[in-house]
Amino acid sequence: MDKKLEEIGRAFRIKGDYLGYEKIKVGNVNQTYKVTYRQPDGSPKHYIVQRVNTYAFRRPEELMHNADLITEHIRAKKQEGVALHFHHTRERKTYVYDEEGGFWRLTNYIPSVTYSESKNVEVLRRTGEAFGAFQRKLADFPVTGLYATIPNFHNTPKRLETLFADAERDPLGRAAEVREELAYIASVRGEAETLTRLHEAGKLPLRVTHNDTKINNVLFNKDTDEALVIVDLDTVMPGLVGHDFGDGVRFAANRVAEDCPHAEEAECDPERFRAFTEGFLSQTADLLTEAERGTLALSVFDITVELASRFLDDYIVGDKYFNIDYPTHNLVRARCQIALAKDVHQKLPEMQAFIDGCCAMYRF
Ligand code: GN1
Ligand code: MG
Repeated sequence: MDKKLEEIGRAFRIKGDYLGYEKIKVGNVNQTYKVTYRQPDGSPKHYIVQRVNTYAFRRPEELMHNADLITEHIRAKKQEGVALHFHHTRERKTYVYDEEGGFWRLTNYIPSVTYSESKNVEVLRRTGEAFGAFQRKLADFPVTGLYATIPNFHNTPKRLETLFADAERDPLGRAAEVREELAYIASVRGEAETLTRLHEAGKLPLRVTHNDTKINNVLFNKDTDEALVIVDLDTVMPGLVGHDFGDGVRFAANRVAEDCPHAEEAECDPERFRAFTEGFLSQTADLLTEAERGTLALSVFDITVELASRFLDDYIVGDKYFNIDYPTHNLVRARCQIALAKDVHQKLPEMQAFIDGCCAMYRF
C-alpha cells in the first residue's frame, strides 16, 4: 500500500518525504487513508487520500466536477476557519487513475474528531445545524449545474423495484432467509414511496443536497466541538431536502449503531431527534416550502425503509456494493433499519408536531 500511496502523492505533487499511512475506517463505500509527509523543515504534514469506489460511482469524473464546484462555492463564502480543498495534478485534474483503473483523489487533512454516534445532544444539535447550513450556503447554487453522480440515488420506488426483482432472481439462494424482511418492506411500500411520488407530481422541489448526512460526515473541533466542515461530497447532487433531513435523523437519533446486531434495540430517541431537528431547522425553516416542511417526519421513515432495502438487496445479490466486515453484515444492517423504521412509524405524529413547532419559531 505504501508504494501505491506514495505514487498517488507524487501525482498530486506533494512535497517532502513520504513517511507512512494509516487506514481510516469510516465509510462503507470508498477506501480512505491518512498519509504523512516530512516537510523540508522537518515537521510532519498529513493529507487524506481516497480511492473512490467505481462500482458505486460509475462516472467518478462527474463526481469530482460536482465536489470541486461545491467546495469552491462554500470556500468563497467562508470568511475564516478551515475549508476542504481538493489538490490538483500537474494537468489541473482533481483525480488520477492508477494502472489498475483505480480512481484516486487527495485533500487537505483537517485536524478534527468525528463521531460515529453521539448521545451528546449539543453535538447532535450542531450536526443538524451544520447540515442545515450546508443546505443554506448552496441555496443559491444552480441545481442544473450538477451531475447526478448516482442516478436515482434516492428514488425509493426504483430501489424497491430492484430489491423485489433481485429477490425474485435470488442468485445466491438467500431470499428464503429474508422472507420476513421482504414482507415488511412490501407492506409499507406505498408509504415509503411517498416522498419520491410527491416530487414526481411536482410538489417537492429539487435542491442541492448532500445525500449522506450521517454524523460522521461532520468534522468537529477536538476541543470545542464546533462543527468545522462537512465532508463526503460524493453524493452532492440535485435532491430533496427531506432526504438530507431524514437521513440525518435516521443515523444520529438512533439509539444504536446502524449495524447493531440487536435490532430490537434500534429506536429513534426523542431527545436526540429534537436536538438534530432544532439545529437543522434553525438554518432552513425559512427556505422551505409548506410541502417540504409538512413531509419532514415522513422523510425519516422513507429514507430508513429505502436504506433497509438497499442493505437487504446487497445481501441478496452477494454484497457487491457496501463494504462488509463479516458475511451477514448487510443482513444485520437491514434488520436494524427495519426495526428503526417500525419505531419511527409509530412516532410520526409527535415528530411532525415538533417539526411544525420549530418551523413556526424559526420562521418569524
Ligand atoms: C454509504 O460510504 P458511506 O458511509 O459514506 C452510502 C450511503 C448510505 C451509507 C450507510 C454512495 O455511505 O448512501 O446511507 O453508506 N453511500 C453511497 O451507512 O451509496
Ligand atoms: Mg457517503
